[in-house]
Amino acid sequence: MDDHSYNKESKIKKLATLLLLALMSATAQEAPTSNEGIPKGIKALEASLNKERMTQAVEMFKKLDKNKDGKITVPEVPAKKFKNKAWVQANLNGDMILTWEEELIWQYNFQKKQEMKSKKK
Ligand SMILES: [Ca+2]
Ligand SMILES: [Ca+2]
Repeated sequence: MDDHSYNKESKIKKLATLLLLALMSATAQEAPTSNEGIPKGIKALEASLNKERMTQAVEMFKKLDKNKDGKITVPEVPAKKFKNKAWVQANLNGDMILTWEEELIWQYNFQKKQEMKSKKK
């Protein structure tokens, strides 16, 4: 007579497993750094950066993106630059290309860290 409640329980278990799997695949799709709350898309990112960070990003691309295609690639900077800690962090997909979007995300994270620091003080 406990069949019914047993079924119910296994259904709940199944649901819980599915939910867990869904959560896990959702996290797996995220970039390795904690990208929580990062604005989606270049426009939103640009809008969320303060002047200082935006200027830095623009200056960097002005200097390094020699063919102005919105990407910094190896002929434009030495390959070893991509081993630089900050570059490894910025280059989210681990290829040898630093895109404008990746730069903006890095600046965004940097800005957030600064904000958190200044709040602690
Ligand atoms: Ca380029
Ligand atoms: Ca990249």
